[in-house]
Amino acid sequence: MAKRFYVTTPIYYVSDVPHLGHAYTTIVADALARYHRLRGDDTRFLTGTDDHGQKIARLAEAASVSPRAFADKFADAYRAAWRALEISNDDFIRTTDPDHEATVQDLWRRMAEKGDIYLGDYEGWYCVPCEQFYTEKELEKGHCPVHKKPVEKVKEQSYYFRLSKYQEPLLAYYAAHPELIQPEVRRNEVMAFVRGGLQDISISRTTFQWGVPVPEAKGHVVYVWLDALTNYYSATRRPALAGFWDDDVEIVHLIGKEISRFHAVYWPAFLMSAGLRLPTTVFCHGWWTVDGEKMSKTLGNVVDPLVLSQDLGVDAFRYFILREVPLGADGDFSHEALLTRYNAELANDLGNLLNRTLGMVHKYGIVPKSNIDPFDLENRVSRYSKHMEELQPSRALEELWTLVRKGNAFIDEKAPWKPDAPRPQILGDVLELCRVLSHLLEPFLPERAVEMRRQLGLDEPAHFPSWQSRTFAPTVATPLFPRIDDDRKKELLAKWTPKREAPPASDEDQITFEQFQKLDLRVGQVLSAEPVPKAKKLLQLTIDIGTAKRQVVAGIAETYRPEELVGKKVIFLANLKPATIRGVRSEGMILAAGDEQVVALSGLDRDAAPGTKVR
Ligand code: ME8
Repeated sequence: MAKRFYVTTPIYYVSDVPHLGHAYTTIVADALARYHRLRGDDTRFLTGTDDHGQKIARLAEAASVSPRAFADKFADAYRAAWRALEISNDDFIRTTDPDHEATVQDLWRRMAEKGDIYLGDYEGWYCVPCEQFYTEKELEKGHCPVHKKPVEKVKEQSYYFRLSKYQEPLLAYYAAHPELIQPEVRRNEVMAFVRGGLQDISISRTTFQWGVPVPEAKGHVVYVWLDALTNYYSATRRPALAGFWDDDVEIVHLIGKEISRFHAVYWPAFLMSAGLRLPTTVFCHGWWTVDGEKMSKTLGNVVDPLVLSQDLGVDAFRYFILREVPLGADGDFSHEALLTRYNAELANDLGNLLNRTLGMVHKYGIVPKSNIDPFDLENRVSRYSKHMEELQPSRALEELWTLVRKGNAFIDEKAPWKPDAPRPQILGDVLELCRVLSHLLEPFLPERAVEMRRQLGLDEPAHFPSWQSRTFAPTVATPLFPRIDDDRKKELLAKWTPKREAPPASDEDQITFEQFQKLDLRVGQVLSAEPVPKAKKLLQLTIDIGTAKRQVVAGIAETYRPEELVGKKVIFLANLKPATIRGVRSEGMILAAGDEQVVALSGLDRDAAPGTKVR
């Protein structure tokens, strides 16, 4: 029975370009939406950006641009990334869209009319990266428990939402709707949190202005999470999603596990207060690490989904992240594993099945017939569907790969190349399998599934397959996923995982303070400078080091002219063993920045007499 299905991703902060984690949620949501369209369900898929809040306001300020210009830039980056990754969202919402802002104010008014909002004074802690208030008890040694960074003291007038009033209604709702929070571990976590007691929460800020103005309350902007969560509802008041907050719609919010409290406690409470229905399911997926480490700019291991999809194909990237971990579990991303799966499962299993089948049909020039089902297709397909309905795309893919492998084994076993083999039957059966796969793979491999159907000579768009065999005219096969050989593999790995910065010095590389103190560093003043004959890089300098005058040779002639140097104060190493360079004696060294070529001489930011010790 066709139904109405509405799936959402979190709306992402416009603080940077999207990475693996953002692409993951969006690709999973896309696969679910495509699956439901395939079934003939009336489907809507929403994603977008979270433009407001203190975090974005500060980043914009640091970049010396307006918050709007800052938000526009990254919202565009998200839009472009989703286009490149074949994301089929029906709308893209931004919290700065005027109609969204109006809905936020509407919701605020409804909650206020219910008597759920009151004015008070807030004093507590705030983590800007989380955009979240913390109580003293929740902090870990004064640090945010998520970011492990110091939190900020907030003391301002603020509107409060009576969350405490919803403790019992929420618990009753969770009990009656076990499907609301998934998977089970998150449901237990959230329920324990609510049972532990809910405090009223602050829902407005006055110390910055980058947000939706609170209705009839000058100087207050709506707390960024109330603003952001409302997006799921406000989008359904637009033409593209009109009516998708109705009671009959299956609404699935797909999110990362770190924001479960906002989606499974605050959002349902806001909706109850406003007299609106709740989502059907909040599904909290796990987190990706990269080679066992947290993804971070500092570590330089942030995975760019666009680079991988350019090099390997969008569908190969989509396949890997959908297949590698069951939805809900944490996953570890490794570039090696990506290439291994590519060769084994895409190039070998699936690519070969299609290639061999079409090759033989072409070679034997026969008209295939199919009337039996040696693959237990019907059963497998209903399991595939069940997994998709249960939000388990990795399991649905496993089911399909069982079929792919059965197809290859069937060809090996039936050996249609033998003269007495019943070729039309054998080839008809595997051809039919390829046809069905070209439909069922569409949610995961939208681009290659179209190519499969093209090679099979099917002019039908993807839809849920019927079992009647159809006549179709296969064309000559070209590899769906060309194999990656070892050379190319090395090349790709070198490109994707560039050498990290040198690790911090090991014990052997470190020196002690006593060793450092052996350096006789002093302020020196240049008294004279002249070229060294026949050495275009060198200058000969006389330096006043307070207690004496020293002659040194310095490789700075390509950066400085002699006359620029006279009078300059520099840092001088006075106890370097003397040496003779190009026939000139050199007794010490002036410190300078630059590796091969000197870029700048060391200097002092205030005046100090020649000979002053430097330490
Ligand atoms: O939280 N592994 O936005 P955000 C898996 N604006 N998923 C990851 C991930 C990782 N390492 N890193 C990020 C916000 N994600 C708010 C949401 S919704 C009303 C407001 C994904 O830009 C995951 O879906 O920080 C996570 O929940 C989301 O990106 C956080 O994106």
